[in-house]
Order: sequence, then structure tokens, then C-alpha cells
Amino acid sequence: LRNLIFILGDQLSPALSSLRDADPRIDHILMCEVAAEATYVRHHKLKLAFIFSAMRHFAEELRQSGFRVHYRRLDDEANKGSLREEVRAAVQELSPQAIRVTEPGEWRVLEDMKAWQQLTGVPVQILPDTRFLCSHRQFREWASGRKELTMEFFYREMRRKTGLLMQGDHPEGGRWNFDAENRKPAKPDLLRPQHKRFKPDEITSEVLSLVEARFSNHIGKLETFGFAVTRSQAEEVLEGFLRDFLPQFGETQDAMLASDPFLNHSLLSFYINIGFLDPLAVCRAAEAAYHAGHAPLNAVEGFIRQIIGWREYVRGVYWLKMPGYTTLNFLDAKRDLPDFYWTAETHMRCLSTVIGETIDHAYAHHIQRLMVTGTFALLAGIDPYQVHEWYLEVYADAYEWVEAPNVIGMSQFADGGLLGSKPYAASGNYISKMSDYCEHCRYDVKKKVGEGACPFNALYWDFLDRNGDKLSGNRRLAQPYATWRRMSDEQRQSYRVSARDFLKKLEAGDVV
Ligand code: FAD
Ligand code: DLZ
Ligand code: SF4
Repeated sequence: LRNLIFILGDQLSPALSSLRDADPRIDHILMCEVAAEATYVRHHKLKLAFIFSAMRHFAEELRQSGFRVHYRRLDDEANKGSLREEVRAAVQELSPQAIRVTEPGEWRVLEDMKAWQQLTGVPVQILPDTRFLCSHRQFREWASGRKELTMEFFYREMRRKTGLLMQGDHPEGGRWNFDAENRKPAKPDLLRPQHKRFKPDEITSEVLSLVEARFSNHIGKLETFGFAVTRSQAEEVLEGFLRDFLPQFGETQDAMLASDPFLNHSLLSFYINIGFLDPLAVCRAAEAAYHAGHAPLNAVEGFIRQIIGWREYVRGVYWLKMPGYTTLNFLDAKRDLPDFYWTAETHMRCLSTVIGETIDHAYAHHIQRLMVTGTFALLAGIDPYQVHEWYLEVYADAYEWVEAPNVIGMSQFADGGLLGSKPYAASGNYISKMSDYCEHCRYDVKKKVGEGACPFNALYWDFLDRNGDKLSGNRRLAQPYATWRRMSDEQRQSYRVSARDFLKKLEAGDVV
């Protein structure tokens, strides 16, 4: 046996760097489901079922192409419980000349892997993850010497590098970014096509029983399982998105509707992150839809920007700043995460809707994550590490490399503005404008303070007030701080009192 190729649960691609020169006659593959990965945070049941089922299907695909795959199931009696112990046992049994891996997505796992050579006594080759467009070195070079890591400039480099939506040196349509056309609310649309879902096959059904038996205390339900679990099913999701949703993707990108958790979003993050879909190929397919006249530029540019812009950028920031990034707490926020993040039991309809959908589907779209669950935690001064763990647990697309910069940086401003130039703080007015949640809420979004007032309103001003020493110098917050200063003393005090009363109830565990 030449190489023991170890493949992680989010590396399910035949184009993986560790598989590139693999020879089924002399190389073996190792994959393992382990309790340590399933419980280092208590992942959502749907997320566990998705990952394990996808792993089992991918192992089958590798076997079909002739590889010898050593696959350790979670319920195998001999399961050692952790990646390193499984690798050690496999090396003892198989005596490979070397272990070959593609670098993991998380710093924690990379640190572990670096110890495997000593642990097993065979060389460990850690190869770059070529599923990303921008290597660690390229990102470091781009970032070095810059005071602000502005995503928009990084994105332009990625456009040039890939040639996506470029005409020579110029961006298609004369502008790099068409977001000005992308901020519309949405109306319920009974004619909107359904997003593709898949019935559990035999492998998935087995996994669903395993997850229910072993992880019944984790958040979520399993009856709603409808994920693609093979590469070809993921391709079907992509085709459905390009056909049915991409043309309206831009328009409704920031909208939220209580009756429609998915709107025109792609639901592709699960499959891109796990390795089923190649991000560049997804972008090329979207670009082709534009050139074929099937989807407008504002939609296609917006979609491509999320993938070659934001997705690559947050990964770059993660590796630039780890270790230490996940524990940043610029605003010194210390309150515990409220229980309703696990149960959806709150009178605030925006939060009960988004958290309810999260429990049901292990999914929420970007604006829900950013401007509902994220903004509330920011305004209420919740400890960002607890917020980070929650996001990592509850979303089926969450791996630390992508989740942490979005949560610690973008959503909680805990990195002090490295990733975003101002905190995503907003009063109830934003949610009211972009959603229909407020219509049937116990609270009145127009009421500023006192009984029945939307809690976001007082919390917003209280957030600015209590963080004034850290935020009032921020140019992008000059206007709200000027408004705050123009208010009468009584008005300011009434916001403070309203926020304090609400936070007291929140801390006492009352249903708010
Ligand atoms: P679409 O709206 O259809 O977008 C298309 C694709 O663009 C996505 O599939 C995704 O690959 C990419 N994308 C869009 N925005 C981002 C972004 N900010 N960062 C990275 N990629 C992006 N995304 C994750 O993949 N995993 C996470 O754990 C995660 N946590 C988040 C936490 C917070 C607080 C916020 C604000 C965002 C987070 N995101 C995360 C980004 C984004 O919300 C999800 O990628 C998106 O909602 C996935 O749904 P979709 O595939 O339908 O996305
Ligand atoms: C997320 C996850 C889970 C829940 N379980 C496993 C597992 O049992 N085996 C495995 O190889 N990978 C798993 N993963 C994915 C890893 O945690 C992932 O590779 C790291 O988070 C790095 O991105
Ligand atoms: Fe949320 Fe306030 Fe609207 Fe209620 S009124 S849904 S709490 S923003």
C-alpha cells in the first residue's frame, strides 16, 4: 500500500487534491464518521444526517470507480471516536508508506493533522485545497499592507482572475456591482416554483435512524429531510436554481417572507461546502445563463459575487486571523444567548419565524441570518462566542472557516471592523421594510418605547449609546449618532429605560 488517502466529511469531490494522482491499485481511501466531530458542537440533527449520508454515498461512488475505501460508520463497534484514533488504527492495520490529505477547512483539524506524523510514524502529506480560487498565499499578499480589507476590491481581483463577467479588462455592463437594483421587498407568490427536494433512500433512512438514536438531544427535527446526498442530485438542484430562481435572485435577495423560507435563494451552500459542487463551475453556469439571455445581469453578478467574492474572502480572513479569531469580543458583550434561540419561543415574530425555520430546515437565508438572529444578538449584547457556536451548530452549511467570519466579523462586529466597516445594527424599521413579519407580531414596530413597542427600537438606540466610546467615531455611524445627540434628554432616557426593562426580562428567562 502506497498512500492512505484520508477524506474528511466536507471533502466529497473526485477532483480533490489528495485524489489527483491516486491509483486504485496501490492507494487506499479512509473515511470515518466519528463522535468527536459530531459533538464538538452539538450539530443540528439534519446537518449530521446530511453529512453522514453524503459521506456514505460518496464512498460508494469511489468504490464504483475502483477504489478500496475503508469506511468507518459511527455505529461500528470498533469505532475509535476521533479522527486521529481512526487514522492511527488504520495505519497499524494497513501499513501505508504515507498518509495523504487535503488540508481541512478548520484550524482545529489542521492542528490535529500536524501531529499525525508523530502519532503514526508515517509521513503525512497535507495538500492545498484547490476547490478554492484564492490560495492562502494569494490572500495574504492581497491583504498585506492594507488597512481595511474591503471585500469589493478583493472581488474585482477574483473577477479579473477568473474572467467571469468580464469584457477584456472591463466589467460586463460597465459596473462591477449591481446591488442598487437588488434591494426590493417581496410579495407572496403562489406561482413561485418549488425548490427541489429528495426522498430519503435506503442509505439516508439508515442514517436518519442512527442520528435520531444517538443525537436525540441535538436541536432540530429529521422528518423534513430533503437534501441532495449525491453529486448528481446536487447537480439537479443547481439546474433547478438556474432555470427557476436565478432570474429573480437579485430582486428578492434581501427580502423575507413568513410564508416562504427559501424565496429565490439557491440552497447551494450545503453542496458547495461539502464538495459536491465546484464553486467556479457553478459561477460559469450562472454566467452562461446570463449570456443565453435567461437571467439579467443584476441577478447573475449578485450571485457570482457571493461565491467568488464573499465566500473566498471570508475563507481568506479566517486563515489570516486564526487562531484567536473566534474569541474576539471588541464590544465586550457578555450576555448569555437567550433560550429562545433553541426553541423559537418568543413573541418577536421575526425571531420566532427565522428560528422556527432554522429548526425545521437547518437553513436560513443570508438576510435572516444577518438582520434577524444576528442583529438581535448584536443589539442585545450577547457574548459573540456563544453566538458563533449557535450558528456553527444550527446550519447545515456551517463549517468554522465560513461561519466564523460571517458571525464574529460581519454580524457581531466582534473583530472591531476588520470585515465590515460598521456594525449591522438596525431598528425594527429595517425588518418591517424588508419582510412581512411585523404584520402579525405581538409588538408594534412603529411604537418606539414602553409596553408593546418593538424591542428592536429601544435596543438599537441603547446599543449605540452604551457602545458610544467604541463606535461614535465611526464615519458610517455619524448620522445615527447625530440623531441621538439631537434627541431630548427625556427621549434618550426613555429608550434607555425601555431597553433596560426588556433586557432584564430577557436575562430572567421570561418569554419576551
Ligand atoms: P444564496 O443566497 O443562494 O447565495 C449563493 C451562494 O453564495 C451561497 O450558496 C454561498 O456559497 C455563497 N455566499 C453567499 N453569501 C456568503 C457569505 N456571506 N459568505 C460565504 N459565502 C456566501 N454561509 C455558509 O456557507 N456557511 C455558514 O456557516 C454561514 N454562516 C453565516 C452566518 C451569518 C451570521 C451570516 C450573515 C451569513 C452566513 N453565511 C454562511 C453566508 C450565507 O448566509 C449563506 O451562504 C447562504 O445563506 C446560503 O444559502 P444559499 O445557498 O441559498 O445562498
Ligand atoms: C462536520 C462533520 C461532522 C459532523 N462529522 C464528521 C465526521 O464524522 N467525519 C468527518 O470526516 N468529518 C465530519 N465533519 C466535517 C469535519 O468536521 C470538517 O472536515 C471540519 O469541520 C473541517 O472543515
Ligand atoms: Fe420583529 Fe419588531 Fe417586527 Fe415584531 S415588530 S416582527 S419584533 S421587527
